[in-house]
Amino acid sequence: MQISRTSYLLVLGLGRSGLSMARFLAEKGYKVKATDIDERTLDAASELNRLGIDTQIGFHDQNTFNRADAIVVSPGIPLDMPYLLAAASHGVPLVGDLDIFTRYNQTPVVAITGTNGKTTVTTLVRDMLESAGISTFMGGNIGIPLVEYLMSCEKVQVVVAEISSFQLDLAIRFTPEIAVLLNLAQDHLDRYEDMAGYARSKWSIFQNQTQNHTAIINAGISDTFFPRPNLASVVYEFGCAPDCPIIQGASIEKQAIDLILPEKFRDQPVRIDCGNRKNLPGTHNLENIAAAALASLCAGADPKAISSAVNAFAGLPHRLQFVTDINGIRFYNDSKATNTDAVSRALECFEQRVVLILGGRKKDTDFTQLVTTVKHKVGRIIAMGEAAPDIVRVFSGMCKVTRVPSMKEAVKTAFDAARPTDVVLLSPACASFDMYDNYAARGDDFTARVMELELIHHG
Ligand code: UMA
Repeated sequence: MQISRTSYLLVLGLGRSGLSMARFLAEKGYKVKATDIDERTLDAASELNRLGIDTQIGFHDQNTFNRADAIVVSPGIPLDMPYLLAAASHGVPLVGDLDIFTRYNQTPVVAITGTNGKTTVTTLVRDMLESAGISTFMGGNIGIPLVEYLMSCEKVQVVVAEISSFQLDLAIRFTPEIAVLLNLAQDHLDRYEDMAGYARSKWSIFQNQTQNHTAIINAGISDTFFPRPNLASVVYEFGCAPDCPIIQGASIEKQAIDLILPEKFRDQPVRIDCGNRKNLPGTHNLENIAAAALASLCAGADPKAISSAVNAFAGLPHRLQFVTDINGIRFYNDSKATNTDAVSRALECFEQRVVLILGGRKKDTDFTQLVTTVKHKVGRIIAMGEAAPDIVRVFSGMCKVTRVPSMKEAVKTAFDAARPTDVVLLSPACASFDMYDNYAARGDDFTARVMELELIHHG
């Protein structure tokens, strides 16, 4: 990035990412301006004003965009936003947080992307490394902007970064020492033209790697959406034998993972026993453990530390999180499941009949992808949010579908419809923004409504 320092950098968006970015760039001595369309960012703007940063809040001004040396775009802002397109046509470069981070960072990075499981694997890698005595900073899409690491005085041995496709869209220089692609399933079709565009963005996590770097890839990723690019890095794969025999990487057996790294363990594979994993249910989590184990091993952890981190894993909020049991009906909060693939994976974890709460804001979601799993597992669907009409249309022939106006009604209707031993699962397959600020607020509302019910029924 060539910046003259005579003009200014424009930070677009003052959410978590933009706020940290504006502070960081100012700290580095750049003249910074920041803008956000939403007046709820006025408090953040006041904080920046005190640092000498000019802000434009509640509106965007095309001139401010066009006169910038570069625009640092928050990850969630669509790149076809008219102000950005106009500025880009005037030659203003658009920059993402990953390239700014790359320019200043000196610490090795383990970067994790994929449609589902990113947060689980990022957290697992952090736990595995810490358990091996390797200090870490964990950040990125998980919620702590990566530039926060650059601003902190404490330096660590490894940065563990959850990376979204939105961040990768503007990454030209990002070069993680170890990069992981967990899986690819339909998602974010409101941002990308098609699945090929989304998959291309995900694969670009490896684009700058050389033979000194490591790529860890799910062997089951199909070429249907986008052909696997030729990679310069050392590639390790993970997958379930016998579908995908693994020559170098991690092979998933029934309740164990064999690490096959000939250059490290010459004589025989090292086995990570997953029989005691209490908070990582389902086969999809075996894939997550395999990916995390490979990444951690490559970053210096030993197999013993890896196993103990798996057994000690406490689970994550809003991801298949057990809430409570009311009269034998078990409630689970899986608000983070914002695409159909995540919902299928959640349903596969249950033997019991499921009452499923679906809906929210669609991301061009194709609900028919859930038909087979719903037929096998789901007794009743509760539909909410903007996607409710589509859900009613797709599933009405399969089971009873009830449309509700609120989470309170969703929980009550689900409870009334459930039989003892059923599971009530909030796993929406949609974004939350039609009714909430984010998936966490939606999950918290679900949990609060379930706890209200528990009070009524258990006193
Ligand atoms: N905005 C404008 N003008 C516009 C549109 C938006 O000013 O035309 C403003 C909004 O008013 C808002 C800000 O831009 O104040 C939002 O920016 P953002 O969407 O990038 O949100 P941040 O709070 O900065 O959070 C981002 C990531 N969000 C997205 O990618 C959507 C967070 O990932 C991430 O944790 C955070 O940076 C720190 O790195 C969240 C996410 O939902 C968890 N990610 C997606 C996902 O996981 O599916 C990719």
